[in-house]
Amino acid sequence: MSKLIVLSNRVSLPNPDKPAAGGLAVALQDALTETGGIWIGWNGEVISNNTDYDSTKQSTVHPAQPQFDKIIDGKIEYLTCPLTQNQYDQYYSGFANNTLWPAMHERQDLITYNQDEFDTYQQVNALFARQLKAIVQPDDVIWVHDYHFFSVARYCRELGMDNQIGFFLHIPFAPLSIWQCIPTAERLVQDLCHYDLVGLQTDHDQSLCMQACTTLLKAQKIQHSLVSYQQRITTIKCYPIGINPAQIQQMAKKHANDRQDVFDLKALKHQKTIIGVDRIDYSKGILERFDAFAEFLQQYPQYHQRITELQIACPCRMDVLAYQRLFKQVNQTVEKINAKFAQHDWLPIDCTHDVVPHETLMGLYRLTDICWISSLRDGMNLVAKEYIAAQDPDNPGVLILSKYAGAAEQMQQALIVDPTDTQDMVNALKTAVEMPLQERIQRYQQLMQGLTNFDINDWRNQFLNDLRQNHQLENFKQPMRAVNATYQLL
Ligand code: ADQ
Repeated sequence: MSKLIVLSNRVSLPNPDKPAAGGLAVALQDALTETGGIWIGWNGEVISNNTDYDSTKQSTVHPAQPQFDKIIDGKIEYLTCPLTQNQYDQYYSGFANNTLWPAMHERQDLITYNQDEFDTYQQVNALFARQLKAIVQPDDVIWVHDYHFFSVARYCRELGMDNQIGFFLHIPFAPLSIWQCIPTAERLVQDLCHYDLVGLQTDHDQSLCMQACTTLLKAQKIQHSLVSYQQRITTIKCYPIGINPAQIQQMAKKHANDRQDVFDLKALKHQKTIIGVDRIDYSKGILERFDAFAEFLQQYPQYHQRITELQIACPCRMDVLAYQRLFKQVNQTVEKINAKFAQHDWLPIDCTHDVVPHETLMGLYRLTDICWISSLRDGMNLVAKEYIAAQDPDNPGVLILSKYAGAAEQMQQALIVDPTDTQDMVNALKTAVEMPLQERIQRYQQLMQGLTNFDINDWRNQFLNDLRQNHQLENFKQPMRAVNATYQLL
């Protein structure tokens, strides 16, 4: 039977003591548990460049492969390898996080480009393609995840693999104006066209991806979601990632009464509570949210001592300068706001940097009155979906959601805000704090319905069905390839 092979930068190895913090990890663990298969990726370790399997020191044609460790857990086999220091610096911190991440999140000011980093990114993509080649059977389906691996399918094809290979981009897709700032943009978009299926989070991202193919490559748009480039047809389609709402609802109910170590909610029981849960990343708009909260406190002193913002802000990518700076700014801003407004034993913002176990987080969502998401650009934002699923149906909280989060395309019954407009966020917070129960219930029910209509299983099934059915496109592709060949000759 055809296996599913998943490739993602980080693999969430089975370890109940260490909760996964990233949306990608949480989503994939859920998806793979149901179908079984192989999950390949980096094990999180960085080793010396002198290790004899340092592929960057070998010929790029036949570099040595690192040793992959194998763990089998139920129906999932995990294959992971370390990165060398050079690979970590240039592929991960460098091209992936200093070029592609800011580019895709439209932070032109933070994009750096370095040819060596691009080359190492390509070498690491080739390394994982070779590992795929080593384990793949002809009818296996390969699902590659995220911006670390734009180019894997190109190398798979060069190795003669004809498997169906799908790619899902968890983050937004950049507009053309941003792609044009990356010297190797054309090459990367070409690489994407070696996938059979490219999945994106939103309709907007889908149309930006289609536009990049047709404009940068002059690829031919055949239908709304099909593009033809150099005798290969790629489907480009939107699959908004979901959650498992029933499971989260149960989990939240069960854990809402746990002893709360993260925040002292008992002491806050007469207050309105706002929850913010983010990695400390400039795409999440954390500072914009703090500024708007301070402005709210300025404009509505009647809420002093009656509202508290609870912020879970996980540091990440701390070897990238922009993240070190932001970490400092987040702490300084919290201190500044608390110094300005604190009274007696009331601190307006309670901020922790801890990674909180998933079930504790779901319980916390249920106990808080408002969830505030202010991303400046975000692929989806799973916190928005988890918060709604965790609510008590008889007394639900309110979701304030940035219009720039992918989730806003489907969650229009939230209070949609522009995080760059402080007053808009202040007004939304006021509305949220004062929203009557009936309106909260109405909004919650509609939002919950949306989450149930397209959950994490639908996301996975639709993507994989489309990828598997791509074979059926073959009949259609053959004549198209002939047409393209003629077209190119002309
Ligand atoms: P992320 O940017 O990492 O993911 P997001 O969608 O916000 O994030 O998901 C965060 C996940 O991590 C949620 O499940 C949340 O509960 C969990 N989490 C966050 N902070 C935590 C903490 N301190 N402790 C424990 N858990 C924590 C990328 C894209 C997103 C996209 C996802 C999934 O950037 O836009 O939604 O992938 O596709």
